[in-house]
Amino acid sequence: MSIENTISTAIVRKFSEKLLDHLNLDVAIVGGGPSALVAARDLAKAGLKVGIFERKLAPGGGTWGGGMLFNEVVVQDDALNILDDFGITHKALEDAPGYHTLDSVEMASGLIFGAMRAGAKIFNSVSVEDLVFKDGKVNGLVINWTPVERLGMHVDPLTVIAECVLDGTGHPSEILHLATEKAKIKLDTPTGGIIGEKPMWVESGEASTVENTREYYPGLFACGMSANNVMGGYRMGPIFGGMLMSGRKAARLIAEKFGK
Ligand code: 48H
Repeated sequence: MSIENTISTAIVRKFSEKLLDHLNLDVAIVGGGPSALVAARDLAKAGLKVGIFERKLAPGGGTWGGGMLFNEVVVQDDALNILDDFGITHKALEDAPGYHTLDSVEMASGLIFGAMRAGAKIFNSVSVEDLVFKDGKVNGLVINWTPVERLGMHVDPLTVIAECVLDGTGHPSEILHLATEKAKIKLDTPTGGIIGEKPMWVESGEASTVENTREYYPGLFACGMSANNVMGGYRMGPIFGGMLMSGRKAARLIAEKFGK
């Protein structure tokens, strides 16, 4: 076989093996932002089979761009242990005790590497376009290539079966929207629907992101900005402790469901 053929064969075979091995998951995570990457690492470390499906070519969500493309972000004391678990460096802010800065590129790459090293697999350039919803239960995800979605090509999707689904899609809460609009699920919120994000209030938004990280329907969880949006929390700008702690909480709640 020529080297050209060997390379192509190896890639097609290895990717197929990886996808086949992840068509049946314990936890299917939608979106590869910071909260989801922390959840994925913790869940994989707990021994669960975890796949992340990320629409973009590069996972990391809103981490890369820091604040207004200045590639630094802020975290508070409470989240430092999570950064330390990933080996991501941080520096105390001398004029603001309790707050720290870190390089957003190191954060994004460190979170991705940490989640993968723990055993979670990331399927990038894959968009989740629907849920598998059988007998009143969320059973998994309906996936397609992002270019297919973007070009509006009429191509039928494939499915991934999962015990639990985690919506880590950020501000739009895409999976919870699908749940309410297509599956007609009533979420565990005051209205049964999505309340919608409020404007900026850092302290409140950081606290509510973690508080609102939970199961919204049997087998359907939300973390990060998605959890904040569904319960009508305030946004917080480029401070990321709440996202990291939300991921850790989501993983704990999901792991408990599996008796881990
Ligand atoms: C596949 C999808 C789909 C889909 C979306 O927004 P994220 O970075 O996620 P979080 O919630 O962990 O972090 C939020 C943070 O980045 C942020 O925006 C903050 C702190 N904002 C504060 C403020 O005031 O603005 O990442 C979500 C990821 C993205 O990479 C999307 O591409 C992906 O989810 N995604 N992937 N299928 N249907 N929908």
